[in-house]
Amino acid sequence: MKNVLIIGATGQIGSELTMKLRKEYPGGNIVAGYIKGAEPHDELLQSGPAAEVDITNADQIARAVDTYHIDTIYNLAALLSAVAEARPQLAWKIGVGGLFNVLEVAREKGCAVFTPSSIGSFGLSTPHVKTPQDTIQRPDTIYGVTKVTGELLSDYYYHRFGVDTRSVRFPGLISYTTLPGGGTTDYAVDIYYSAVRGEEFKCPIKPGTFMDMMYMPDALRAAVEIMEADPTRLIHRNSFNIASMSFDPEIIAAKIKEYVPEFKMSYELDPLRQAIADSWPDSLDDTCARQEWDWQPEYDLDAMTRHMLSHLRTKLHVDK
Ligand code: AKB
Repeated sequence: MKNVLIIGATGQIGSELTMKLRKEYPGGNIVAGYIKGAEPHDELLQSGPAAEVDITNADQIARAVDTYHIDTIYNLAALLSAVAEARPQLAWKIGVGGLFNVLEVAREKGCAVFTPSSIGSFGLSTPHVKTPQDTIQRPDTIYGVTKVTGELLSDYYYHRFGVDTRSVRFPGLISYTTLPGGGTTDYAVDIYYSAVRGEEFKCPIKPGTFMDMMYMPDALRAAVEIMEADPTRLIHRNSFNIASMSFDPEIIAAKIKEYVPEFKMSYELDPLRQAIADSWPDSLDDTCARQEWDWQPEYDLDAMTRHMLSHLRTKLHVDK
């Protein structure tokens, strides 16, 4: 039995990860941590416990850990890359100050901690194609700076205090459940909504801009599997490259057209998002994750597109 606290449980990853963990660990306390203004609703609220946990408030984290006998914390609180550029101080407060709070509570109370990193932890000086696991990490964004700091801090707590910290570097995540909000890779979610609604999609990212992407079910499985991995096999901890597909706007649009022939896309570039995307890798090499904990993606672009279109048609009540 596991007792898990998910901080940021109502966000894009948290809302789905909480439900997955409740299925994986029946009988445990799988606590949806939320902040004021982002309370859980419906299935998320009804299927298990919830607690107000603001990551910037260490006492609130400690209280939830004590109340629910938490052994594992999934720390999903973060501002995504484009929003973080507009609010760098807040990005640091949540991404680094908040992580410090989580790690301190984990050290005192013996919890394991998962804190995702991102393809955003790399920058212009990183090799862009098949970016290696261990390479230059000099990000050009505040989001990336908080992610690299988070990786270092998490490894520090593991080596110095024995806190069981583990992590993966998420690519852009695509799902039909909860919208991302403020990321550079969000276009790869929005494009499906436009296709299903029969609207022309105005793409903010230039053709030829490749980024790693992943379908949410694979990302959720990665988050569970890394925390379940045999620690004696782990050479790395914070944080593993994971990958499943890499595409540019033209490739995803062409794939959608196979299933929605009338779909149209034009370009209306967002200079901030484009600059961020240009600084990120085109594709990651995830050999270490495959070797150290048997990471294996299931969805490619075709399988994801079929799944996304069918679920979005149901969600948006579009019959086709
Ligand atoms: C973003 O675009 O900010 C995120 C990420 C790749 O970390 N989706």
